[in-house]
Amino acid sequence: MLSSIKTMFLILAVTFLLGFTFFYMKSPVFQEIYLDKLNYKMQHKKPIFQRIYPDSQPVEFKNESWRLMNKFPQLSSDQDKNLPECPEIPPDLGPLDIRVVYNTSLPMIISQNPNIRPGGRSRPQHCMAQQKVAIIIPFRNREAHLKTWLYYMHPFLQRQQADYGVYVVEQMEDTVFNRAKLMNVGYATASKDYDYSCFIFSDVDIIPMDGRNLYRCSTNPRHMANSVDKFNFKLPYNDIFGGVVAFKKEHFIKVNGFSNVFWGWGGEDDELFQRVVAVGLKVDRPDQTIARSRMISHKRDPGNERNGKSFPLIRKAYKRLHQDGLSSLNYTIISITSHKLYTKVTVDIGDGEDASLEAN
Ligand code: UD2
Ligand code: MN
Repeated sequence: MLSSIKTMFLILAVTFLLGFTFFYMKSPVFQEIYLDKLNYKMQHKKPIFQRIYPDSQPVEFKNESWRLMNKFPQLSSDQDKNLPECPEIPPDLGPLDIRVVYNTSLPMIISQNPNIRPGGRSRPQHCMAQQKVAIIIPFRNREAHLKTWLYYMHPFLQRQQADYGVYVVEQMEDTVFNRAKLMNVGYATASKDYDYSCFIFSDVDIIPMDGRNLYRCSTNPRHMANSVDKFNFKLPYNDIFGGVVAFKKEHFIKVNGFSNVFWGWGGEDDELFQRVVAVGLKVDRPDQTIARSRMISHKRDPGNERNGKSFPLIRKAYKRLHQDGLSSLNYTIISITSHKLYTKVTVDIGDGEDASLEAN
C-alpha cells in the first residue's frame, strides 16, 4: 500500500515537473531572457551567422563581398516612377499607447508585419515616399529593448509611409562601448546598401508616443528626443542632442559624422551638437507634445562606464572636426546579416586607441 502511494506520488511529481518545464519554456519570460542571452552568446562564439529564429531566413554577407551582390532586388531604386508622391502628412496619425512589451517574440512581430522585406526594409506600395530613411541603432546586449523597438517601430514607420531600412550596429564584446563610432559605421554601411537621403540615429530604448512625430529629415539636423519621459518631457539642458537625431545625408557629411574618440558613456551627443553649430547649421526640434517619447528604463551597461574625458574633448570639438569622424573612420566588419526585421552589422571598432587623436 505504502509503496503504491509512493509510486503515485512520484508519477504526480514527475508529471508536474514536466508540465512546469514545458509551460516555462513557452513563456515569454523564458523566451525573453534566456533565449535572447543564448542567441547573443552563440552569435559571438561564431561570427558566421547562426539561424536564430526559425522563420527569419537570414542571408549572410561576410566582410565587404556583400557590396557586390544585388541583395534586395525588390527594393532597388527602380520603383514605378508613375506612382504618385505620398502626401506630406500621412493620414490617420495620432497618440500611441507605448509600454514595454513582454509577451511577444520576433516570429510574432514578423507575422504582424507581413510587408517587411529582408533586412528590415519597407516602402509604401501605392505611393512614392517623401524620403529614403536609414535608421541606425547602436547596439550591444540589449535584445529585449530591440524587440520592443521593433514591435512598435515597424508599424509606426509603415503608417508614416516611409521608405526605410533598419540597421542594428553591434559592437563586439569586451571593448568599451562607443555609441558614436557605431553610428558612423551604420551610416557607412547603409549608404552602400541603398541611396538613402536621410539618416536617423536612434538609441535602441526610445519609442515615440505619437505617430505625428515624423521619422524624417527636415531643413536642419533634427533633435527628435526633445520630450522624453525620463526627463519629464522637458529638455534637461538646452543643447542636448542625444537619444534620436535625424540628418540629411549632405548635412551628416558636412559635420564629418560623429567623433570616433568617445569611448564609454556620455559627451558624444554634445560633441555632435558642437559640430552642427561649427558648420553653420541650426538644430530643428519637433513640437514637444508631438515628440513625447518613452525611454525604456535601464541601468548603465557594463562596458559603458562614464567617459571621464568628454569635457576636454568637447571643448576642442571645432579643432577636431575635420580630422576625426567619417574621414578617419576605421573598422572591421565581422558580419552583415539580413534578418527579417533588421540588418545586423557586427563590427570590430577597436578598443580606444583613437583617443590619441584628442585635442591636439
Ligand atoms: C543618453 C542619451 C544617449 C547617449 C547617452 C550617452 C538621451 C535620451 N539619451 O542615454 O543618446 O547620448 O546618454 O552615451 O539623451 N547601448 C547598447 N549597449 C550598451 C550600451 C549602450 O546597446 O551596452 C546603446 C543603446 O542603443 C542605448 C544607447 O547605446 O540606448 C545609449 O546608451 P544608454 O541608453 O545607456 O544611455 P542613456 O540612456 O543615458
Ligand atoms: Mn537609454
